[in-house]
Amino acid sequence: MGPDDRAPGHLDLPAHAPAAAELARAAARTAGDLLAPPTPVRLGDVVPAPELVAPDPAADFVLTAESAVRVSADDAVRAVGEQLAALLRPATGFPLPVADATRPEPAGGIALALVDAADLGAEGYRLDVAPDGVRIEAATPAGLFFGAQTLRQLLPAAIESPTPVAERWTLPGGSITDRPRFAYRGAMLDVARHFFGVPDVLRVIDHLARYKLNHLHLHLTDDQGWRIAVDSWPRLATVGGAFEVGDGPGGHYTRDDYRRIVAYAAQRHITVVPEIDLPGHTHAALTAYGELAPDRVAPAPYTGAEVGFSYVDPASERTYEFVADVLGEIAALTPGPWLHIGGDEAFKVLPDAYAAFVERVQRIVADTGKTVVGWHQIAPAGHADGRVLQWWGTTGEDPVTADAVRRGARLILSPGNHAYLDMKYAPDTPIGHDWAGLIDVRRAYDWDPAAHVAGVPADAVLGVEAPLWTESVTSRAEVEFMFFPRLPAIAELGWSPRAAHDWAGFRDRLAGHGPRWSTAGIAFHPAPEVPWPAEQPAPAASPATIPTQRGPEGASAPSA
Ligand code: TNX
Repeated sequence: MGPDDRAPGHLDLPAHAPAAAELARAAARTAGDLLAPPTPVRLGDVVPAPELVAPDPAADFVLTAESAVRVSADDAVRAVGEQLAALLRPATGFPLPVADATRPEPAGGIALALVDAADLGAEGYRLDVAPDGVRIEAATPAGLFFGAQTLRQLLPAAIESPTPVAERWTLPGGSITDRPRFAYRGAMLDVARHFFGVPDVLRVIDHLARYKLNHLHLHLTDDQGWRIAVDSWPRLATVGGAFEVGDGPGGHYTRDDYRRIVAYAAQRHITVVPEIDLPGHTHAALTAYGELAPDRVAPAPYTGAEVGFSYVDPASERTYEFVADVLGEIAALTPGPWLHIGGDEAFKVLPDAYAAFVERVQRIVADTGKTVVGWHQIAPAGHADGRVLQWWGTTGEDPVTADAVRRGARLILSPGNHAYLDMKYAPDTPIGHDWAGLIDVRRAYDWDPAAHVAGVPADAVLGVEAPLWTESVTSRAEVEFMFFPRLPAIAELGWSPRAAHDWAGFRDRLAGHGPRWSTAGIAFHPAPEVPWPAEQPAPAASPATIPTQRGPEGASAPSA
């Protein structure tokens, strides 16, 4: 059971967070109103849209108190079976035992099997729903996990309830064959501008998993805070982590906190991408170690929201010792292949010094055995084996990035005017930015990652990522308000075949997720362009009511 398996009714919110508590209670009421009557789910009602859907209306399956989950005797498959059963038990109240079988057959329940199916790739799955049972097949445990997420969406919205609901648990009959379009499908959480504790991050991981995203990029350092303990430079976290935007207390992850985040993500087939932003966005590091500053003087902490003023001295050898120590420790703590070095908005470092700095840091990353990722500002630097640029431009014309791609770089697409989840939805959105424009759900959805940057061919596109910068985002509810419903839009761009791209169809499928989010206690923006079900009362998270205070950490500490 993970953090998002708990509903607000179960939260123990202290009195000093009235706005959050109010929001949670309103969401719970909304959920109650939504449970009857259930809207029938169709086999194609899945976000992101599956590659192939073949409904068979005569083949519905009903999950009952007698159903079991059958898995092949393999630890990784059993783990997916246990996760699926844990998702389905609270609302159904069914025991759903997980049983080993050499050749798992549905036999009135759900069977999970690894099969030799090259066509499904590393993350694809096949899901068959028939009257005598449900079967999910995949070539990998990740594929089974994504199949389980689809199964969850095919049950009535009440499946999101944390407590038993009297419901007929019908799954629509037919079969789905599905696999992702892009290998990299991510979201970024900026934990530097405002710090988010481990329970909040685990809950974000659950949100990613629902929509088959497979990378969580953590923006761990910035001017306002350094958020990860580094043994060789301890003051980075203890001094550099003690502030955030505004007057909040900041905070940082211990090495064990970070390991816990990484492990929780891995159980959900999500890779953590840690970012140490260099050479700019380093004011917090300078407050901890003045020796890194160009004038060798440690500045006072910065709690504003400007960018581009800070940098570590690229002419000092001490800087490279610092970079090697930090990246070495982060690499050792991180099982995934990526190390993100930032590189954005170092306005005060001259171009030649900047390129030389990036090239040297790219070599340091290579020495750790990881593959370097950087914001697309690192494009002018020389190529490094496998390097990936994260593109956040707003025009689709970027000859410098296109040239880096010709020299071998691959691209993660995060166009500021489509994928930036810190942009406001509309002029009256109470939090967020608008420098890249307003991003309503349609704008988040209507673009093609494979054909977005001129001169960058589709095969150079590794995937998509939706970043959430948090200068004005201060609480879990606010994170969710900015995520939903745009995160599913970006997830669909990353997963679904281009042939499935269809705003009208997406909007209709997405609408069915409102009741799911309400039932699960997830705050969201009731975007006017989405036809939310008629029985949906004005959701709790209308712009006027989202809490502006930070909720208490651990308010819904996960049991995992
Ligand atoms: C630009 S996008 C930044 C961030 C800000 C963001 C606000 C990028 C790589 N850098 O430092 O938080 O704008 O939207």
